Amino acid sequence: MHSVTRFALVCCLAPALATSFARAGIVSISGQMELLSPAPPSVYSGMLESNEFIRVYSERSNVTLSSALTVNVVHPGVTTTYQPQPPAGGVNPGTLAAGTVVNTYFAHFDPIGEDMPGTVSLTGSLTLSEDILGLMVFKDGLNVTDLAFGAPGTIYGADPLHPNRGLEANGGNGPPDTITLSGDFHTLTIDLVFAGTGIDEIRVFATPEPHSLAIALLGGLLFLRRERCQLDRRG
Ligand SMILES: [Ca+2]
Ligand SMILES: [Ca+2]
Repeated sequence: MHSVTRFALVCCLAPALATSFARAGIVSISGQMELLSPAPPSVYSGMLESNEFIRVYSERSNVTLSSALTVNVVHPGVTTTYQPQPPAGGVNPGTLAAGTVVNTYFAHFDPIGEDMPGTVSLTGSLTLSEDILGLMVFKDGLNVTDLAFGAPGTIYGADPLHPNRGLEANGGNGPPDTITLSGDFHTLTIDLVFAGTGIDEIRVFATPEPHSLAIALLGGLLFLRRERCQLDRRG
């Protein structure tokens, strides 16, 4: 292949591969979900409200756990959550070992207004190309993982006046939130019920695909060749 043609092909492929890699994790969404890309500037309570959509987005890629991390849900099937602490069998926690490399995703549901009467219920599914390793669904776990696993530049947290964050059963005001993790660990279906104050949120930990790492490396090599191509042209 003529060198100019080859360089032109490289110049075209590099950004295409980079785009493909960036979108590799989330395969599809369905139901009352909205995919945000890039991540929003803030999911602090009151900053990204909707009565129509659970917002989902990619947070970070290829983060290595510096220590073991206990997450609230690791097993497939239906999990029902309760507040303040789930009864035995209410959730299925597990621990991700130190050294595990993860990609993270976030689901955020903040109905319009505060101290709302009645309930708002939304349901939707998120399918990843990667295996889901675990879910963080309660307030304390979300709070301690925002810094390391939240999207860079996104503001997280709940208003101190309305500190509820994460999933709950809403006491006697309605049915509990439910989470269904598919048997192949690729699809998360959430049925969120909201009453009162606060925000419903879930952090998803998934294992990066080996081939996505290879594509990232290839994209990097192509980028370097494109830079060299441009330098040669200038020279
Ligand atoms: Ca709200
Ligand atoms: Ca809820």
